Amino acid sequence: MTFKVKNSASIEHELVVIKTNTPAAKLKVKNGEASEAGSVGEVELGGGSSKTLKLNLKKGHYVLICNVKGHYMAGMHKDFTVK
Ligand SMILES: [Cu+2]
Repeated sequence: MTFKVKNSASIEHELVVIKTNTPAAKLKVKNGEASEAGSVGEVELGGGSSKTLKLNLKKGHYVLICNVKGHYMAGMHKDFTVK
């Protein structure tokens, strides 16, 4: 599976792919960052940059988040399922 990730903002963001049964909005948070337990890959993007992230993902539920401090809490998370 290939994620084509584009950061169209001017500040840094990232994409972390986490395999977990926990819903995207329910990850544990500590000091402004979500738990990355189950992380299978990530990519960090400076403002305006694009990158490709290739991962071999098994079937199941995943959570996609940006875990720059405070960003998860601001709503940068998404449920994702591989069928
Ligand atoms: Cu972000």
